[in-house]
Amino acid sequence: METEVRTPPTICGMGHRMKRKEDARFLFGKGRYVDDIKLPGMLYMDIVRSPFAHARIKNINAERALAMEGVVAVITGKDLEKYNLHWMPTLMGDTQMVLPTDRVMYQAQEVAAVIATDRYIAADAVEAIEVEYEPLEPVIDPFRALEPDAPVLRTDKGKTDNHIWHWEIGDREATERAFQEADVVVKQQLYIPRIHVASIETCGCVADYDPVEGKLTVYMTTQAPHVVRTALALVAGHVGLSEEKIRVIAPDIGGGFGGKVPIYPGYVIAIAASVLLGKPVKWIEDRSENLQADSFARDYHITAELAATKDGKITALRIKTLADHGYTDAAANPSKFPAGLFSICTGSYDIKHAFVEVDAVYTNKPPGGIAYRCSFRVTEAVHTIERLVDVLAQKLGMDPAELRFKNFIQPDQFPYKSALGWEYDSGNYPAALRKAMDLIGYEALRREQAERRARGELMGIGISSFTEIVGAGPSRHFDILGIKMFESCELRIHPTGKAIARFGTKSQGQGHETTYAQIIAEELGIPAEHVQIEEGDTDTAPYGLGTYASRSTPTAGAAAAMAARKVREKARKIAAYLLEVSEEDLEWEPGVFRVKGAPDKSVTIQDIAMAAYTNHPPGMEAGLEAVHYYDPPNLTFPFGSYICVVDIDKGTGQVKIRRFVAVDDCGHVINPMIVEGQIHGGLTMGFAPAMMEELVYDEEGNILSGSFMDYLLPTAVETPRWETARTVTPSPHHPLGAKGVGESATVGAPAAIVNAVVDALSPYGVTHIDIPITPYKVWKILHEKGVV
Ligand code: MCN
Ligand code: CUM
Repeated sequence: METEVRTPPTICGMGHRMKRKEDARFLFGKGRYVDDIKLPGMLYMDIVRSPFAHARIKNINAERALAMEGVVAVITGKDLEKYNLHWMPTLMGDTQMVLPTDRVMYQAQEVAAVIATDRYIAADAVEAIEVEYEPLEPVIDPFRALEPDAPVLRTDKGKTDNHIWHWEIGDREATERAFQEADVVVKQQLYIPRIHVASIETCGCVADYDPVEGKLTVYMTTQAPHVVRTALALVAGHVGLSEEKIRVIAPDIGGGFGGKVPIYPGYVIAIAASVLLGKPVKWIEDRSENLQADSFARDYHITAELAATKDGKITALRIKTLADHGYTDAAANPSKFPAGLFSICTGSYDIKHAFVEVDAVYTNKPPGGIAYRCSFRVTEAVHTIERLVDVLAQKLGMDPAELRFKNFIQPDQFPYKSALGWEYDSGNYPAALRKAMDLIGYEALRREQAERRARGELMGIGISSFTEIVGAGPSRHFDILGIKMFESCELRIHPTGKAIARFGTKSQGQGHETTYAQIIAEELGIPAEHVQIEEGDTDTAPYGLGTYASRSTPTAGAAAAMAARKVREKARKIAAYLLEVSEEDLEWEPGVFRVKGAPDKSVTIQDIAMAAYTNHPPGMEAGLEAVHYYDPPNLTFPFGSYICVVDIDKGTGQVKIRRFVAVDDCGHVINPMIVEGQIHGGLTMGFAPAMMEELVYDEEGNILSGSFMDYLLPTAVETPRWETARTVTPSPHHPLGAKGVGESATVGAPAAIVNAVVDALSPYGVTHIDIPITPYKVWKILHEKGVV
């Protein structure tokens, strides 16, 4: 099934490969990013950061810095303490320092801020500030953090250990029993390392407080402007910043990937500085600050087990995880889900019994956890189950494709209730895997592999058949700090039949200005090029929770369709009035109401728009607009099957991806070109952590990969050539049958790559390799296992 294209190219509704409306300004260098904003009298902020992972601050001497020409102020934790702004709440109900008053908790943590008339003076002044530290014993290893004699990090909270929370879900006893009764049990430990989004644009803001109006405008790199406004009002209401006095504007954003969801101390310090000084203050991170201090992703230490019958029917799944959260729990999850949506870990398989435990600990590392195209920790879940299925296949001597077919949830089982409580909306897993196998020529590749193995060559084939979970969410389960996770659209049709629609989401490169316009074009027949889309300004947009977790299409996309349908209902009444027939006598086709049986009697949506302001029916309100707040009845469950083929060089341990086929299913597609772009980008962001990226710390907590010299990112040279295809299984509950897609590929790709590498090395007894699979790691295995 494909998405039906119902509108002509002149209207460009769903299914059209419309070129991105936003690209003209980006290609002409006319994008407007935070750093492009320059206000009269603007000051610049730079930040002093800690060289230690754990230390007591004995003294901060700013005298030399303050004596420098152009330095306006130095702000420390003690200054903020006077206003009770030295700590702020995190989205997970923990607390985070804005600036420290006594201790620093990770290397590169903010210690003080300098405000100066020029960015370079601010940077020089940072060097001139003398901070006296007394180093304390750091806690870097999360397992060490749980030992009784480990230093306790959060004494400020009255804690006596470093344990943050325990979370569990599933039926422990039933799962235990299934394991006892199983013919076969496999167990695997996995470490999913810390990584960083490293988007092209770093984080930053311009805080502009107007002391006369008492109004604060903050231009900032945020994926969730309204949430920021409410959070600011809640923490700074006592100093006069009430919500109507705060305007948050997210201008163009150069990549977010989850790294621009949290509220970082830098934003808050810049805001405090602007309020104190009555001048605009700009703060833009440099690359190393971004890499070393901003929200990380992953860092899950996982022990996972599968139970199965001897012919390969999986009967139970058990997972125990230790989550390293850094010094505070600042993960940006929906509040009720401390481990995000990790409980999607039963994946695409019909597993009767499952039990999952996650324990979170504090360490002397930066906070974060939810970033990097993760769909709230679905990457960790998918990696675990897709690896585990291969470990089981290897133990049983079964083909991993055959084992998957045997255990897939079948198309007729949807809506499917998983053992851990999710209701999967729709899916056809066998079809997606079969399509990927046909595209890559799976059976022939297996024959080739046998021949190569006989010659001692290392070739591997890896599969990942993942299930995603996106679209948070039904407000009965999903909220952030109590604010329900709905999404909104405010749609207004102008007299000449053109439109503007505003949203509480915020594109960071996903192309919302194009795809939302296409949705409205689909529903109203107004050409997409005449539908202007606005996001990211809290003064004008209706309330929304923002763009992350691939939720914009499932929530805001649905709100756009529903608002457009409300407009169409009113348009129908106006059309009936203009054509002098009853509403029931009208037929709709994109952009036109026709009288049934008299097709030459018709009015266009443009005629109707004009009439709404010039000649509307008596008794009806003038105008043509609608607002819709959409509360989804369920999440959407996109899925896909990926197959990767690798060849390994025995001399160097280098893994070469020969082919990678990705079959994705995100239900109905709004813009196929944008979806393909999302998948290409997502695959590259799956390849990167699988092969290259890792944030590494030494025992002292020094970050060893704090610049692009050591934190490896793939360029076009290293990136494989992606081959993409699609199946279409509509979501039954979404008004357009669409599911989210932005993170699918990042969620699904790493397991396919690791499975391929392990498959290549399986004849030598290799069952698992932790990511990133570097040439050195493979080279060591080749030597340890006597392959060379
Ligand atoms: N789309 C579509 N048809 C569908 C589903 C989606 O045409 N059935 C289109 C959408 O209309 C939208 C795009 O694909 O233009 C992504 O939609 P969706 O899956 O709803 O995801 P969001 O818009 O909510 O984007 C968030 C997602 C996340 S969480 C991360 S992380 C990520 C990603 O998007 N960050 C990105 N892709 C990114 N792409 C860019 N360029 N930059 C980022 O920071
Ligand atoms: Cu988890 S990265 Mo995206 O949800 O913004």
